[in-house]
This record gives sequence, structure tokens and C-alpha cells, in this order.
Amino acid sequence: MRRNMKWAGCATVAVALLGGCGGGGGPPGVENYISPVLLIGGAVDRPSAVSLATLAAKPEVTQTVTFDSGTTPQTHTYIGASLWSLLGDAGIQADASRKNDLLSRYVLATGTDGDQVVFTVGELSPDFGNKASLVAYRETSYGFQGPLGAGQGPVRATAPGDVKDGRYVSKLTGLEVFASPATTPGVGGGVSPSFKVSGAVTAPVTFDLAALQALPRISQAIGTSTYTGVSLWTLLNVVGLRQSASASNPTLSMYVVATGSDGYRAAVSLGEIDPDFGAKGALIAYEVDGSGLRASGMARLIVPGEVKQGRSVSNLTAIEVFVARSGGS
Ligand SMILES: Nc1nc2c(c(=O)[nH]1)N[C@H]1C(S)=C(S)[C@@H](COP(=O)(O)O)O[C@H]1N2
Ligand SMILES: [Mo]
Repeated sequence: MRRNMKWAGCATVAVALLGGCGGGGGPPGVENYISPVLLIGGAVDRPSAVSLATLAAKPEVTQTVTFDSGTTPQTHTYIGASLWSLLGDAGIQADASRKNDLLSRYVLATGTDGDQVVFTVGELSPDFGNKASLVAYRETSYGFQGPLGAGQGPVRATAPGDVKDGRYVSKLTGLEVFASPATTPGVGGGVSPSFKVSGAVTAPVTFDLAALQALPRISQAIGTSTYTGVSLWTLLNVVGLRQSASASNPTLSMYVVATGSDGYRAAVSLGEIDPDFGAKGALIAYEVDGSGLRASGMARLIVPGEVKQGRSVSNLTAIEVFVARSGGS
């Protein structure tokens, strides 16, 4: 069951915490310091209504970011709370029977303007992608600090490193955590000779070594090794993504779950690899240092720039493409 993230829904979460609901109606203004501005829900132990007071009580992080808004480059210095630490306070749930189950989960960030943007838990986790997103509530410009402008605040998600501003969700009102809906089961491990790309694609396609070798080659260094294969972004576009026609940036609400022959899984958001946004050069590798991957299978997902290689799923059997659950239903 999906939690109601509309403001009417703050009756259920916020009243218990705050004894009130910020004057009813629309989202509270910045003057309502203890009114909830952001609901954190989904698969968390402690769904919560976060106010500006809650945010201000957390360690203050200052972050200068540059991104393109349309075609105009912008630089902002935001002040906020670590998005990851807020999720930590809420307690992201995980299935302890699955190795690194957190890595197959994702966070849906929703703004009042209808933006629906996915970050994967692995992308944000300091142990893996370590993306230092904030829930920003103030901005510094020309030496003065003030609340975010009406078009951005009261709070805005940041996506430091992203090329464009699509994942800088303005008027952020919800962060919801979801488990992976991937259905491909493990097959007991062992070397996998092919994998299938399915889900929100034009038609499912199975790739073996020859099919991968027919696509453009790229390489990425991971530690002292060099992995060679096909860009995940290129591969998905060769297959053909089935995108929402109504969203302004449809890839930003999409993600993939990669599964290995042992059933191990990890998720990558399309925003993370889209060259217009996260631009991370994830690849489906079929060579390491000029030879085949041997025990790691015909193909392995390689996510570069990570603290640990937990998302580099070996012995790939499936890449399932999903559109995040959308709000309001
Ligand atoms: N299929 C599969 N891929 C996997 C794993 C796994 O258990 N199964 N473990 C992950 C983890 S937690 C890490 S740290 C790296 C380890 O990669 P290595 O064996 O090349 O060092 O693989 C990742 N890929
Ligand atoms: Mo690991």
C-alpha cells in the first residue's frame, strides 16, 4: 500500500508528531518552522514528517554546485541536511536474507510540481555511489544567507555532480523508499553465457558475447583493472526504452535492476547514467585487462567511481528496466 504523500495525508503522520498540520491547505510556508515540509515514507522503519526545525537540528552541510538549467549554467551554494542521513534516521528497511539487499532499492523524490525523480539507495550510500545529495533549505548568495526562493523551496533536493538540474527537485515534498520489483530468480550461480534486457523496453533482447561485441566498445579503470564493454546507457538505447510520454524528463523516473546467476542484484537509476544528468559511465563489461571475465561470467555490470564494487554484478542474467511507482494512486 502506498502512503498518501499529499498534504491532506499529513493528518496521519504529522498530527501525531506535531499536534497540528501547518494551517491545512497547501504546503506550509517557510515561516511555519515546525510545520512538516517533507514526508519520508515507504519501506522505512519510521515514516516521518520533517520540518525546517528538524532539518536545522541536523549537521549543517554547505555545498556549492554547478549545473545547467535549460542551457544556462548556474552555480548555487546550498545549505542543508544530508539526504542520506535523513533516510538513515527513518531507517531504510532491507531483507537481511539477501546479500546487500539495500543495493536493489531506490528512493523516489517528489516535488509539488509533479517531478518524480529516482536515486538508487546504492547511488546515495556512502559505501557505494556516495552521492552527497542534500535536502537544502537555505542558500548563500553574495555573502547573504536566506531561505530558498519560492520556486525552489521551502526545501530542494540536490544532485551534486549532475550536468543538468532535473534531479535538483524543487519544492521537494516526499522521499519514499521502495524495494526492487525485479522478478528474475537466481539460478544457483555459475558462469552465465548471456543476459536478457526486459521490462520498460520496446521489446526484450537477449545479449550474448557476439551481440555485445557488435556494439561500440568503451573502457573503465576500476582500481588497477581495466574493464571493457558496452556503455549501459548505449545498450539500453539500442534496445529502446519505453518512456512515459507525459514526463518532462522521463528517464529520471526510471531505473534498472541487474541480476546475477546467483540471484544477487543491484539497481542503477537512469538519471545516474544519462549523459544529460549523472553521466556515470557504467558499462556491461565482457573483458578485463584484455581477457574474458572467466568466473565473473560472460558479462558483468561495472559501475565506476564507487567506494566499493557492490553494484558491479557479475554473471549477469538479467537487466530489468522499470518506471518508478508514480504518486497519487
Ligand atoms: N553476481 C554477483 N555479483 C557480485 C557479488 C555477488 O555476490 N554476486 N558481490 C558484489 C560485491 S559485494 C563486491 S565487493 C564485488 C566483488 O568483486 P570481485 O570479486 O571482482 O572482487 O562483486 C559484486 N558483484
Ligand atoms: Mo562487497
